Amino acid sequence: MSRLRFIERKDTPAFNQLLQHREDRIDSQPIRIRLYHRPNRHLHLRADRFRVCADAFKVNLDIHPSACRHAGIGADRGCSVQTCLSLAKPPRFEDTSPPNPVKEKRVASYEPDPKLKFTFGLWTVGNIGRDPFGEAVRERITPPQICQLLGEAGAFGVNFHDNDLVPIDATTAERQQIVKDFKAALKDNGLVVPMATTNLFSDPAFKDGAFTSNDAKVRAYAIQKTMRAMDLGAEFGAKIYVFWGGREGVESDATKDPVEAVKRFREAINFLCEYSISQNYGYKFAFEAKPNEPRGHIYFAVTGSYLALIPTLDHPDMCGVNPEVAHEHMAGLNFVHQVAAALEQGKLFHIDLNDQEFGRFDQDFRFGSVNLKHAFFLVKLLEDYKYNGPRHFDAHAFRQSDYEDVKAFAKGCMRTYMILKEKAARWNADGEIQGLLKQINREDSGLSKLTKKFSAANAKKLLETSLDRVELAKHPLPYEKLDQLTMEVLMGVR
Ligand code: XLS
Ligand code: MG
Ligand code: MG
Repeated sequence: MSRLRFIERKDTPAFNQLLQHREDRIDSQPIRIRLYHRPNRHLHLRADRFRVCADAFKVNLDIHPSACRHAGIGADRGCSVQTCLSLAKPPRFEDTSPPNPVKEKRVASYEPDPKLKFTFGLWTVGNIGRDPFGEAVRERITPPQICQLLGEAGAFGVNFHDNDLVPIDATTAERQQIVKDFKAALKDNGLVVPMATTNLFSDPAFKDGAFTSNDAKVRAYAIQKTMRAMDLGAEFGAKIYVFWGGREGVESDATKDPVEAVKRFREAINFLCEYSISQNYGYKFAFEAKPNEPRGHIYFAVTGSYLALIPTLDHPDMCGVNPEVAHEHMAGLNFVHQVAAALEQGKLFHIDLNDQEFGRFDQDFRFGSVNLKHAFFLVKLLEDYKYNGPRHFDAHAFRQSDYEDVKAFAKGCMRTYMILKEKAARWNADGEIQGLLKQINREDSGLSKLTKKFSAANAKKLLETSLDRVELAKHPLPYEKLDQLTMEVLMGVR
């Protein structure tokens, strides 16, 4: 049974997609059509078009009564569905015929799943392609235009730094107008704002750092700017607040005391936690590590640095991390392991997905486009452990791209994730792979009981247990076989 998801803003792409699927089908096997809803998303579907599709597919179309009630669908006329927030379950259009896995494989759509909360920053698809050696290659587009691009690409949400949205010198009246226009653009394009952050790196005021600056006035300004940016994020309902300390470091250790810098950073975060609490914002803070930017060494270089800082804060429960693929790869680290450490501690509040060659500086490539195997294990980790936060693509398109191609880039990030999610499910369901996993994980309940928790008796028993290291080393570990099967899943032959 194939499943087709209709998450497009307008009915036309969904309809075209369905027709395309029809072309792809070799016979008229029954299919299931589901109408998905997403919070705050306007979904425009025409019931009459569904009827046409249904006839084409010989599907028995049955409009869910609750959809009629909540969405004002007339069973036999065109309709415009305002998102059914109150629906416990999405209305369903389905038939009851048995599934056909072969067909399902052929028509998988890989459309972005709203449940996965795919988001982009204004600074990502809005990137104008400037780099240290070259000027902008794309015209700047406005935040509402970015929303339109993201809406068309099928994203779930959009994030911003304060000054991506409201220029640093905007007047109160200008701010109000910008906020109004952006709210309208979000609504029109069915987008939400799950995360906000502060730009504490672009302005010359932060050339020597923000929270860690040697100047108390700069430190105070950084905290003040963050409070204002938190106010702005809260106006859009953001619940995650990211801290990326782009200038919290040094080009020379002659210039700053590194122990003092950590103390200054902690003090600022403690202050801002209290601010969020005092305003009832309900923010969760997510710290984003990076080893250098671009010349300066950053104090909190890797995700593990923040995991170590968090327990020393006044409100550790409010604080977690926002690891980014490119940043850990810049440090030559295995990103999957950094994310796993955060997940295991319940600290993965947000994630920045992109890609990056090892040994290079900050490339922010399209997700999965460089290290496919790492990307696969990352997606598998997030899906296996049911990560439920936003999946934010902190990447930007090639310098050569125009905005049509930027849209292809955004779609590509999400599509790759969806494909890898399917590959991960395939890996988990593969009998041979699972057989090997059983073979390599040798359990011994008696010994596990002994080593689970220290007691004098357990220690004594363990010391008395005979464990023959020569025998232990003889156990076969067919890891080449397992890894090759993994690659075959990835390469699409399994
Ligand atoms: C820069 C960072 C930045 C943060 C948000 O490399 O990735 O974009 O994600 O400030
Ligand atoms: Mg980055
Ligand atoms: Mg980032």
